[in-house]
Amino acid sequence: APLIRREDYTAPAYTIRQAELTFDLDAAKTIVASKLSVQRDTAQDKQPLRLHGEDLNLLRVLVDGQSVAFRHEDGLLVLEAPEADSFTLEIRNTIAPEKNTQLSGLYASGSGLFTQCEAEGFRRITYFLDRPDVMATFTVTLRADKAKYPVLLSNGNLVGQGELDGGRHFAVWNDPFPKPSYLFALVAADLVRREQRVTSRSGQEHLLQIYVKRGDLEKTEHAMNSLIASIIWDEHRFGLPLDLERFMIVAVDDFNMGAMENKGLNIFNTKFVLASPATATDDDFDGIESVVGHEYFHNWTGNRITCRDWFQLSLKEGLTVFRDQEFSMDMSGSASARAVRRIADVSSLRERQFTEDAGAMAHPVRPDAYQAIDNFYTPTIYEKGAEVVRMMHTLVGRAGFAAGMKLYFQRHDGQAVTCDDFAQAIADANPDSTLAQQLPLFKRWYSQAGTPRLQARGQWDADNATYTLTLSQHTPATPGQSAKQPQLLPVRMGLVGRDGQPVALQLQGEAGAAGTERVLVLTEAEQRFVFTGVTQDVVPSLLRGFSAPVLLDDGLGDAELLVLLAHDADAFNRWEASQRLAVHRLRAAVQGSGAVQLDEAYLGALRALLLDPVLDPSFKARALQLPVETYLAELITPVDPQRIHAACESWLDQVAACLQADWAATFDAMQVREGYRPDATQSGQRALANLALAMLVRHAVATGDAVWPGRAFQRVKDATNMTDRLGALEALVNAHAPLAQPALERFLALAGTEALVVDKWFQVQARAAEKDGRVFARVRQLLQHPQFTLSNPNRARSVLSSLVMFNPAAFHRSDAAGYVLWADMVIALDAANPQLASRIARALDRWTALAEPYRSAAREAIARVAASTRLSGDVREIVTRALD
Ligand code: DPP
Ligand code: ZN
Repeated sequence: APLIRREDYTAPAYTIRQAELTFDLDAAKTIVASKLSVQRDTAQDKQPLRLHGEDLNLLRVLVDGQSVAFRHEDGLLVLEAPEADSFTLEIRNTIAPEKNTQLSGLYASGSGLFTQCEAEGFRRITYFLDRPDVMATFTVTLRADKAKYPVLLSNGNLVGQGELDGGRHFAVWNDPFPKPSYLFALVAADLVRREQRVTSRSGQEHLLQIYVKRGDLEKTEHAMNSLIASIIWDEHRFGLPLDLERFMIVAVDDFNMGAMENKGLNIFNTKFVLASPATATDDDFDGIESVVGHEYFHNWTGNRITCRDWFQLSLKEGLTVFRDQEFSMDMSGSASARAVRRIADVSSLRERQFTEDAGAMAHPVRPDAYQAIDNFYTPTIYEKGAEVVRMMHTLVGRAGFAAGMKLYFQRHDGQAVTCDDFAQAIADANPDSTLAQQLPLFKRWYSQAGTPRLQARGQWDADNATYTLTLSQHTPATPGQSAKQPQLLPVRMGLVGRDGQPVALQLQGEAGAAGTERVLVLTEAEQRFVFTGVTQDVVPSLLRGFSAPVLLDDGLGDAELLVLLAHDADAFNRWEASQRLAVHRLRAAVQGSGAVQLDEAYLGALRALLLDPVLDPSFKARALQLPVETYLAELITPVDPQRIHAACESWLDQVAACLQADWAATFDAMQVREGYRPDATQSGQRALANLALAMLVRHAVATGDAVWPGRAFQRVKDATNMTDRLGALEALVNAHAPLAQPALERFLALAGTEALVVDKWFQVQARAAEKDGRVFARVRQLLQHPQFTLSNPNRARSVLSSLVMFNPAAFHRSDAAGYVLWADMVIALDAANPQLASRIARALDRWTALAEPYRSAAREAIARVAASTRLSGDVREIVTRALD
């Protein structure tokens, strides 16, 4: 596939104003008739009309009712420019949904038909100008067998429906909002729905509907509540109302992504719709709230204002992730619960995006080139993009950001725009802000790939009572970008006395009252900040709330980190101190004897944390957990996954043993006695109880004690909610307890036909802590299990992503068997579903950082995939970049 470059962007030579589509729906052969009002851009030279189309069977093309000559060229349908500047183009083609295993375009899932058009799926339905800066109003007629497809949905408002001959029926939908084709959707299926009417602040009534398969209706209450909360939140926080009479969500079993924000007709992976206490964990409930919010918020940030081209993807995705993160924080209640949310978001950023930024696929938030756009739905576009928006929010403040959003909608509603347009609007609404004054510098966040390193060194001068903080930065080279320039880094910070008290922050030469927290803005490679009136030595608490997405080196030792862990006013940095204290010990172990040495001061601090009467259980659970092994691999190089895993296991063994009595007391204290609610309070208690149980089972298995494994087994059988059941199962499986196997059998029997629960059963085993190769061997068996299939993305990921993305110790084997399996699976999956295959393919992005023998073996496996002659463009791009 050719490389597509951002600098080559040109405005479309033709645009489509209106699209009338008629579908005669059938799984084997669907007939698509489209009638398009096309207009030539008369400011440009006359060019042929080039339409996108893929895997289509073309029947006829008419311009203003006359047949015309056409040709196929580079996957495009090319028509010589018609005489008239505006004309009607009619196209008829057929497609075969049941053969569409890519799940892009119109495809069959179960007995229904569904669409996924972002980014370039619409061209797999009919010929079109399938690019986001061509926006049309759509009128869609759906015709189908009524018994098979009783529900017929598309975007917008239902304007007609009725019966046809031969047991068929039809529905006509009209979407009054011009939209790009990637937001088109249709559904034809046998579904049931939950619905609710709500009235927005302005007094307008809206009909909300969630469509699911028969039997799943009781599991839609949380999704509906989340949708209603999202509508209220967006009106309240940003003044953005629901602009549609009807808003629909449809759940589908087979889906490549999490969900899709099609105008008025969101299509969701069932994983982000269906939940009951018996089938979903607290994390699943949270995930539903955040994804329902995310897709709903796209209605303004994505749909009303969309992207000019796909290089601007973060315009809508980074901004919408920022909005869904804020929504989840606002929904979670207390300041402490907000901090835990932030900790979770930052953990995910570091585990997924920092690793991406360090590897072969490193790219800027606004990429410069791609081969397959589907490969750029990445943590960089989404999560780092959200951090860029968050930094703007930090620089202009909450009210300033709201004013910037308002200006953005005033200027660009109904348009397809760029990341520059967004940043300009936020800056223009805040002309006196650092953002406005430093906008070109700030925008390096869009153009520069790689994670900046922030170094900080402090010096207390007792004689002058000053504290000098020197901040410096550099960003390592990334593929294709060797020279990096300084970036604008907002550093939220405080100074903490050795007694734990916050210190007033008065910068030299500055008048006025001093607070105990402020934001320093680093704009150069190195800058010094001198604080006055500092009469005691202090510990710097930098990057509070993770105010910039950087790797911080502040040179703090254990003594200082213990002060921050015990006293920092910023909950995020307290958590961060806990993580760094652990990393110090793990690094020493990996680079030394292999086993960690846990000293009394450290164990005492962990005990104090666990037993602290004030701290939230959810915070404790986070602070008492190790960073995941994929992120540790970024901190401890060269990467030896086996040694990292061994060090983590040794840490866990000792923390389990040394705090055994405290874990037991905690487990009992954390039992929830009221009825199940997936709220922050209860889920925090369950998270800490599950952590305690995992420690207790681990220690019991090590010592041959049967009590705690027995209790965990009992819990797998009797738990009244999935969080407790799954937590107990994980405790047994990760500890390789003898009761793990009967517990797994019981769990699967209880799962019955609940696909999402069966996914968990596979996932628990594929993500289990590796021990003597047993987990890898089990994964091989799971791939042969009658309930395993590669054709359902959730099921395929429950085993394969779990192994290659989330279980480094099981995957990276000295005999290279993990890599051989990876290569086989990538090639097999690619033949059916390139998007899914290319996600799995990315597991070896970081192969150059691996220690031997892993490094050479990984290279060989990548080369084997690259040598395969029938690769999709998606996978080809990933393996080519890996080998570059
Ligand atoms: N459906 C994906 C998302 O919402 C792509 N837009 O992020
Ligand atoms: Zn999105």
